[in-house]
Amino acid sequence: MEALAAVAREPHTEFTLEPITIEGPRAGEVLVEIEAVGICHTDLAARDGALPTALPAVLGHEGCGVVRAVGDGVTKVAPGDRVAITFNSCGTCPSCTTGAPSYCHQFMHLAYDGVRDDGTGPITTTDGESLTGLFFGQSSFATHSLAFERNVVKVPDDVPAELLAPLGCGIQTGAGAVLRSLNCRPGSAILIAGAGSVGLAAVMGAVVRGCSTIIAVEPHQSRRDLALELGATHVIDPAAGPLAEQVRTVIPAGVDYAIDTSGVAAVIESLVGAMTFHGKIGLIGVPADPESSVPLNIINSLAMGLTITGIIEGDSVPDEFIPELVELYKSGRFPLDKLVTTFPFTKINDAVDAQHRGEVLKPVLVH
Ligand code: FXY
Ligand code: ZN
Repeated sequence: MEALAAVAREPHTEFTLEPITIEGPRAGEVLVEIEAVGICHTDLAARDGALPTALPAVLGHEGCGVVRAVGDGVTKVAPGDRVAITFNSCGTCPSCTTGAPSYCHQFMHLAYDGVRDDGTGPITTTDGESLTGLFFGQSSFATHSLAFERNVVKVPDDVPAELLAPLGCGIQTGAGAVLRSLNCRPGSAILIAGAGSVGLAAVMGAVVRGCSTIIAVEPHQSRRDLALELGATHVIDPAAGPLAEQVRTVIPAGVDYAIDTSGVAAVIESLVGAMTFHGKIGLIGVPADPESSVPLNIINSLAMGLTITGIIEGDSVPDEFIPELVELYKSGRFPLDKLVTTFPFTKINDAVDAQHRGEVLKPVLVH
């Protein structure tokens, strides 16, 4: 069928709206008419050549829409069902078979190469030019997306699509970091570096978990204000002094947990000095320089019993975690609407610019 997509053709160049041809679903595949799709930093990293995704490509990996057709063998969803589309995973590797699909051994291939197992993809331009068309198993910057039964999650019709879409990546990453990856203890103290959409989702997760000290570190005043509104107990402006000293003014023993969403080595290094004994640090932020590393004082880290863990997609099992987040939203305990700004799909480049300028937290394109 014909559809309309925002195509990434060249690094650091605007998306172009182009008619495309998309195949119908093969076995195990699902065709979704997209209602809304969030924009995540990873889409722009892929467009700008920082990831191995071949251009030209249809990017987008926070899609939400209505199933229009399913391939042979699909039982999880049927035409008419509304789904959020999330990251893809193989289902058979040691991570997938032990409940850790975000650490799928095929994650990088499935996310960034954006092809089927046989190397084919479902999308071309109407002139027949091949486009990378299964980015994160969805390529949802389009009116229609071909996804897999494995990476669609049925979601309710009574929640706006623009709120469901970002659950597929950014929101489940931040909330999952607290509720799943670090599995923070009620009553504990957590430090969250960066109050963008992922960091603020972590703040909301920490409130849900009942953390009693929730400190957000963020250079922008408006984001610090929103962190407080969402339930952070303290906010820190990194310009006001060394982070560890500022944290220890709030909680002299240091925090039990810290999450980095910035990917900045100096920020991560400073988190180490803010920890209490047996503390856990979760790294979410992707550094701009893939060669980035952080010096670690081995004796201090050993003596304090620190754990440092990388976090992908908040250790989410999306079939369980996305419905849980939807229920939390519906009960008023996870106000993710405070993070979302909608743009018409055709204004994708304006949405990217607004995010670059720091004017919006989570831009979501709607059809
Ligand atoms: O967009 C969301 N998260 C990504 C999956 C994080 C990518 C991490 C890449 C590490 C090499
Ligand atoms: Zn993402």
